[in-house]
Amino acid sequence: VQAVFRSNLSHLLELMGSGKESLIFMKKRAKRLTSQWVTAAQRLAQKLGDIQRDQKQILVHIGFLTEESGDVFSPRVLKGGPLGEMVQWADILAALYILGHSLRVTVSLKELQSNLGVPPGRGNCPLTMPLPFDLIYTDYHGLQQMKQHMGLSFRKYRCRIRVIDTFGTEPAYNHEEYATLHGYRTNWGYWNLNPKQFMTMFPHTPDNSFMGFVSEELNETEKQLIKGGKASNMAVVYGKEASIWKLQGKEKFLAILNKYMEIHGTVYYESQRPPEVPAFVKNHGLLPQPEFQQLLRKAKLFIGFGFPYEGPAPLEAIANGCIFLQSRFSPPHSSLNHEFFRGKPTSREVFSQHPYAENFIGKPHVWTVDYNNSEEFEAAIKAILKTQVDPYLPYEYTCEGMLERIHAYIQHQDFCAVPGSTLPGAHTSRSPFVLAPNATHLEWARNASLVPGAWPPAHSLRAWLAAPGRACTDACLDHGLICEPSFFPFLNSRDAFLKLQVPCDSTEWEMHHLYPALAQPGQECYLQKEPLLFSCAGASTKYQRLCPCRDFRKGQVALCQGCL
Ligand code: U2F
Repeated sequence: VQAVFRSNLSHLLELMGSGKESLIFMKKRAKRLTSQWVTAAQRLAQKLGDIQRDQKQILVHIGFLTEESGDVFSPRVLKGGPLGEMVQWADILAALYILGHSLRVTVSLKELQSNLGVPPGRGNCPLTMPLPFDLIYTDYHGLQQMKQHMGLSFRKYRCRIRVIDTFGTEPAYNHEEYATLHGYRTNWGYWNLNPKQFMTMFPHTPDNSFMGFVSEELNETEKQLIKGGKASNMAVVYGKEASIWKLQGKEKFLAILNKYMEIHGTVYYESQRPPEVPAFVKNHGLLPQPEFQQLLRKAKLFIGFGFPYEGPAPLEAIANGCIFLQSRFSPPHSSLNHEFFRGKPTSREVFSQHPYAENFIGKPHVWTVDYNNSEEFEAAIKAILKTQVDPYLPYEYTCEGMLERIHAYIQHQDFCAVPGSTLPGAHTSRSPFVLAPNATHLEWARNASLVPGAWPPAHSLRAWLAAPGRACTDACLDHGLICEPSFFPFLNSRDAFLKLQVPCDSTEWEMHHLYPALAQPGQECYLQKEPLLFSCAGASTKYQRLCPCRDFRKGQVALCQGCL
């Protein structure tokens, strides 16, 4: 059956069920964004022309909303709790549905079991049942539930699972044996999935797939209206929980901000104003999403105090013509030094409250400064007051961008294929490179046809030898490219080092998430023994990593130029 773009979401809203505040929030959001989704689908349909798209049978099991996992989020929807995850699930559901796939949605263990065909009450079903779904989107909680209740089918079908994983899972934490041996064991990792099966909220590491969410898009008329209607001295503070107002050291920068601007907040409170919020702040209480958007439309500045990390709100603010001001973290926050990230399966260092805003958007929309430095902070406020910006939304966070990306994943990502059938295995990659004049850069050119059907297409490979201590994620970005882990097998040979004019004194195959790499001194070349450990993330001053990079579409970092 062919997938046909849909043009209304009413059936999806029924599929989503009801009752929980979280579901109500998600349904309102999907309903409100319907016309944006529909317009986006029309544009994408035009762009794709008449390509064939199979309709997939898809199960969406939102594990964190099940009672069985405690469902701590739903009761907090109206009380300032996290909404980022709900924003994302609402958008994933809308996108899959608009793309024309056949959906089932479950938010309880019972519904999950009945959809999987597991007889209720049969805890661990020992049989391998045929799975009626081509794809299952879930999260870590759901993954655990499926493992417990699918019996042997879990092993067989786990390649069809996609795990929505906000902050991402790096390969070193995903590989059970390696994680256990080398201290990368966490509450969440060690599933031995293909790291691309984990789908993140922002493009953290290309080892995972970037799923994202959407922000509302403005047309030209709306943009002009908003620009004209801004209150030039109005600032809105990022964060719905009163706890952010307890942050140490905020008095100083708040006093400066208060000198220049009228400060607004959207902090949840019960009957009296939250005691943590100073009296000079105009607190609106937690607002429904559309009213929050209206507030952003009037504001000049959206300001972060350092928490929450990496949520949707800054993108919404920037899309509504605000400038986003945030604090730089020095030293950076990570699972090694900050409670919030502790136990998360990543060692990514977070250099500001919203690294995506800093690195992918930047000035004039995003200002990242040291809040402990009063002069720097005050100078930023003064400069911002004089800066005019247009509303801006990166393409990858528009409905069309998200549809395009999910379409490409569904069309091309296949983790059930026998390993090595589409990509050359570690030992078989025969000389597919042409040496570029610059000795540290390797370009794939001639033999792209060696791997027909590979995705991303192999001809987009550009290889670099990174400086010591540099991760492949950064090494590729240094060259305006993005690391592409599926190309690692092409670089995992002595031959590849030779082509980079790196003669190896010795070669060794080992399990190590930084390999292939060159160790100094001694010109030792280390090759990767375990394909699951190929990792864009990670660095050590001991090694110069061999990095596979590729180009990407403007505003759509998940897709290479030839990836659609
Ligand atoms: C992030 O979760 P949050 O829910 O704290 O993320 P935010 O960026 O604050 O915003 C989520 C949504 O809340 C909406 C707003 C955003 O789409 O439109 N909202 C609202 O409806 N009413 C208001 O008054 C204010 C905002 C992140 F997404 C999670 O992954 C993290 O777990 C969490 C903690 O770091 O931060």
